[in-house]
Amino acid sequence: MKTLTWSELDDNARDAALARPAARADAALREGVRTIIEDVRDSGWDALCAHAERIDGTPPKRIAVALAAEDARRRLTTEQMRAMQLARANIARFHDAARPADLSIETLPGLTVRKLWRPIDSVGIYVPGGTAPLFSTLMMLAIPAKAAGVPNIAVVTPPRPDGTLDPAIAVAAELAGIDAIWSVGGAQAIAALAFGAGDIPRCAKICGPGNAWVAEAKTQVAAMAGGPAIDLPAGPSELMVIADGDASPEIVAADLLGQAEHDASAQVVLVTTDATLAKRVAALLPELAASLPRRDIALASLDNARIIIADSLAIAADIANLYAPEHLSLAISDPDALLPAIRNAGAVFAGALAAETFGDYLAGSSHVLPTDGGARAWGGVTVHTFLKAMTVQSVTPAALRKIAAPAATLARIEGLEAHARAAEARLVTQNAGATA
Ligand code: HSO
Ligand code: ZN
Repeated sequence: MKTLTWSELDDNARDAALARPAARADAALREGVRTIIEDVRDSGWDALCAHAERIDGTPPKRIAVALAAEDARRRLTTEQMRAMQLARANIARFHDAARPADLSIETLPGLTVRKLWRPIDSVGIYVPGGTAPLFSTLMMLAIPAKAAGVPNIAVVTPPRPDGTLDPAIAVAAELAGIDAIWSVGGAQAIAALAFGAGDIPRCAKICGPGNAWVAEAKTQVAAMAGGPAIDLPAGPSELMVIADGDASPEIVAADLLGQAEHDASAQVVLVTTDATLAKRVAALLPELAASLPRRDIALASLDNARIIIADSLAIAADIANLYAPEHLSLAISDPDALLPAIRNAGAVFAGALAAETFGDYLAGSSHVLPTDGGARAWGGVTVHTFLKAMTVQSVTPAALRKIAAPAATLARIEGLEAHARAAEARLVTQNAGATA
């Protein structure tokens, strides 16, 4: 772990201090993904089965959630069930309230323009498997999609060796109102969602994090003719903590480790105005990591961790805006005073009591957030991710008399005579109607 003093760094050193690991998919992976996608697109179910069997040793299977959840509920404790229900309630409450209202404006008397929100018809959700099956990610995508009113949601997740669903995933799906989950993963699952295969429906948008194959497959299908939209640029998860001298080193270190345990390539950065805190956190991190079940992953991630000493909180905010973290914790005594200066972050945790862990599970906002600097231009998943705005214009005769001539003039500036006539033709029929 490196400790750097921002004021002593030149521009290059500052870039290096905030650099993410280069995450270009290698040529072999890109080619492998391309072959799978083209096969599934061109040959559908048979190709999907062939690739799933080759890679995971089993064909895709549709698992009914009601049945799986009945069994799963018995495996979870009452405390676990209650915690999941609390998460569901908070996520639904936040996203239901965040649904945008339609808009209707008269830009001139009688010229009405409306903005109507419509859900996307079909959405595919990828729930990663692996060492920690993230049932929470299923909730963080499916509940906002339901709040948006998406009528068709197809969920896929990699198969487990015994062919069953992870119990928490089964219960999360039931709580989110999902009827079925397809056990199929990897690039082949993304291809099936993108182009349809057997009973797996073609989806207009595909969301959810995954490994390098999944991320590459999402990028490729989104770039193909007729391919789906995708949610966010996905990379390793990140946390930046801004801490002042009042912050508790134990809490700061605990938050950084919470992020580090995700993945060896997870990024954790501490920016602090207090050199004593910096030293204390640096000493605590390996000490606290030692007792973690996932210490090897956390320690590997800490190898790339950085501590940056900043002269002031205003400079710390500049650093955060440059880095644009997925998660930003403000472990400072007056977070609301700094918040106006923060422009680029996926999710902000304001004050010592706000933990990323709460955001990951149950505060209510989605934990599917832009990584890799994406927060400069993107927000995280919200109900808007699953909606699109459709505009509608309507025109009264009085408004028509005001706008037909200027519209025709504008069209003729661009040399588009047919446009001009389409505007004027309405005046003619309107006048004829008025004199008749
Ligand atoms: N911090 C992760 C989400 C997560 N954490 C799921 C625990 N489970 C990326 O935002
Ligand atoms: Zn997390």
